Amino acid sequence: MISIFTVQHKRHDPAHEIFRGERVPCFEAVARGSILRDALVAHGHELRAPTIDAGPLLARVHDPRYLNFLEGAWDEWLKLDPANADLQPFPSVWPIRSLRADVEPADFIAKLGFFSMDNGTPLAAGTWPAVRAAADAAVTAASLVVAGERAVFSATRPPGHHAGRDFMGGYCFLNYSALAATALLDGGAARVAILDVDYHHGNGTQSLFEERADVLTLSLHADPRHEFPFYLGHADETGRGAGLGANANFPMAPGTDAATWFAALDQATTRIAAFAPDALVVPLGLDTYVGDPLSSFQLTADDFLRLGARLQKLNLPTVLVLEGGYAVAELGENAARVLDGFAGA
Ligand code: SP5
Ligand code: ZN
Repeated sequence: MISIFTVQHKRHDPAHEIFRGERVPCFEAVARGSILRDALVAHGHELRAPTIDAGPLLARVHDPRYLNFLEGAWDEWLKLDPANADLQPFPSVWPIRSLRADVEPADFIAKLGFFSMDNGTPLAAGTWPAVRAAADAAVTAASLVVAGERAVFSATRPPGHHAGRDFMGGYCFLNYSALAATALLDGGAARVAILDVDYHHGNGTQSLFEERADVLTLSLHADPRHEFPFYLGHADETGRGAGLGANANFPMAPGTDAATWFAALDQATTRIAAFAPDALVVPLGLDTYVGDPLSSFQLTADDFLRLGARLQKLNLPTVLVLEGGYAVAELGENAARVLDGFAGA
């Protein structure tokens, strides 16, 4: 399978994130990118650089005000104090219920909270060029599928599925799957399904499409009562307005085993078949792996082969987009197995 990869991912290299109030090394680390690249090459998958500029699509998925903030955020941080070059900004205040989320503040840290859902999404000097290149990768993958490729993998980092129209969160800044789905619709698909298999609910993707009838969003994930993103991803969220009936969530208990997970996948694929889409986007998180340090599901390396085969059987033009997966040493192998399962099915 063709995979779109760019070394630009290395420019997003924050030194730490916050865990239990302390600074710890980032789970979403640069090493994820190189290990993934090496595994894809070792498994014989073709790597290509992005060739399409996602620029014109960005403002159709994200709020221009948010894009503007994100693009200039590091410079703004340095303008406060040049010594900030060696420090990372984190938000500390958010416009929660009863506060105003319509007036953009002038203060930098207040703006960071205004455009964030958590304090778990570290911003670094090269975040913007890295996420822009990753957006190009996802849109390039979609354009190859529009041009007739059966399936293409956008093998990029940092991830994207928690990012919403005007906020970052959960290590994510731009929603690549939403960009890919938009590119597929532009390329002639009348309906697109997005099947999110990351351990965490794809809150950004759900919220971006919840009012649309032409994009079916589905997510298999740990029950948000217990796991990030906590405030979205319940089974009773079925879409809104024109999009009513075009969202499906499959929350599962912490510790869920492969048999239960694949039974939920069967339900999701049945929904996709009934929707009869023209194309499929798969936000591919590998953090369902039994060895993942952030997660509690029990999928094994062989289960990723099975997943690839199940995805292939949907018989749809397919864009896969890397999301989470923090068992770094095994990430490349697990992702490659999904592609191998797809190719071998
Ligand atoms: C794309 C993606 O997978 N984002 C995940 C963001 C999760 N952020 C919350 C991390 C909470 C860390 N909890 C550590 C538990 C260690 N046992
Ligand atoms: Zn995840």
